[in-house]
Amino acid sequence: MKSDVQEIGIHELYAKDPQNADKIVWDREVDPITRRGFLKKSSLLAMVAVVGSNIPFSDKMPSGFIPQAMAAGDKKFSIEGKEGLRILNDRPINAETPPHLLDEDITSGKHFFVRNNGQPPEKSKINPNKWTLEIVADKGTAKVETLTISIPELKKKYKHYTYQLQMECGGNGRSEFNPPAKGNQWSTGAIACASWTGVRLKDVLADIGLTQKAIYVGYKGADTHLSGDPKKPVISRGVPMHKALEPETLIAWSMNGEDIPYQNGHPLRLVSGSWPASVSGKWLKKLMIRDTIHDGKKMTGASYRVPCKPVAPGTKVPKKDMCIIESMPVKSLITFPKTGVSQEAGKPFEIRGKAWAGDLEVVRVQVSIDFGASWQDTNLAKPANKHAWQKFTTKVSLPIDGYYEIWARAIDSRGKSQPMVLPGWNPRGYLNNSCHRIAVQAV
Ligand SMILES: Nc1nc2c(c(=O)[nH]1)N[C@H]1C(S)=C(S)[C@@H](COP(=O)(O)O)O[C@H]1N2
Ligand SMILES: [Mo]
Repeated sequence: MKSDVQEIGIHELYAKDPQNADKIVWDREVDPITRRGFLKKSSLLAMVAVVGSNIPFSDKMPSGFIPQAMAAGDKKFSIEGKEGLRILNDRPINAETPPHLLDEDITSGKHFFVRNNGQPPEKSKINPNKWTLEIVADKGTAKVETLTISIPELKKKYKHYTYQLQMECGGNGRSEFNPPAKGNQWSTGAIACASWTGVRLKDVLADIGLTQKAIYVGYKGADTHLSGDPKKPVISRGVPMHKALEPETLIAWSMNGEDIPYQNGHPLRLVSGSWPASVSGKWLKKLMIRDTIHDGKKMTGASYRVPCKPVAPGTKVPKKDMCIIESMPVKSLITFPKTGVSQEAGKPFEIRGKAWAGDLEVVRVQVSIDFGASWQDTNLAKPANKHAWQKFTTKVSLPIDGYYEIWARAIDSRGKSQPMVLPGWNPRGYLNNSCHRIAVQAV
């Protein structure tokens, strides 16, 4: 059974074995001194995240010193503006949402997972009224080859749309792969569905007059490489033109009727629901109209690619046989009850959850209380709009006292079902859509 820890105490965090050793600062050597609570100087950013504000005199701080706010035993490591997330890394910040916190109809800002590849732009320097978006087109892909537009201009010039759009990291579920895959060891919580408001990317693109040569749109954000080197790219992914031109693909400034949370891309974000969330560029500064498949950072090599044909676990796959992930597969999550609860035997209780199927729709969600021997249908709601997740509810009753697992499986409009066990192994551990299960004790 997975542990149900929501927040990791700072001391446990030190002792944790690094999954991403090359990126974690303090996990490299866990010596008795670090256990007693000393940090390396380079973790200043982590300290700032913990104490929730700037540290004005940080330059005066002795190397390896821990602020009182962190040293206090009961203070948990947390991210400003977030609540109850399980933190995987502090630098860059990566944190996932426990399933029971995804029980809300739409994910609130404080529960929205965080996946940063670099260092977000400095918060105090973000001014939404002055923020500009630059559009640069490869030669011959558009009539207007460069355009710069501010957020106030975007808001004034184009019609506003609001959609519920689900976003799942391509590596969600990676922790279960065997042989293990390098990267953030997400369990089930790199998924969210919020209500986004902005303008349609297609309306903006219409103004620059695309030609037949325009086949891809890439993005660039204002975040910087962890090394501090401004020339080093962080991430620059994109989508093919047919996805860019979908009505639901937004350049958004608002989430759930408020400013987008800082860690999730304030003040401007590209939102392309249902595809790996890595195509939804945060702190959006630039869009590139490409005459070729976008070749920015993390578009090439093995990033966000899976073998074009299934391979045996552990296989070394040549680059040319790796294909870019597009729509994410069908998946579901049980969001109520919380794993580990007790229920009275013989008494029906409610099960709730969410299901999604990438560019398709979920047509059926079933649950099992007997390890998949039998399944019962649930009530499945229609999505609020394309790319929104769908709510399911049902009641189950556990016949006699004992240990049970509740499993859920969703089926998409093409008849594809979630697998019970880990699906196609791939070198980077993407697209794990195996069934979610929770433990329930009947008493
Ligand atoms: N500018 C920028 N955009 C980005 C990223 C990033 O590091 N920088 N991470 C991407 C990845 S890999 C994911 S999974 C999602 C995570 O979005 P969230 O942090 O709002 O949950 O943002 C994507 N967009
Ligand atoms: Mo991601």
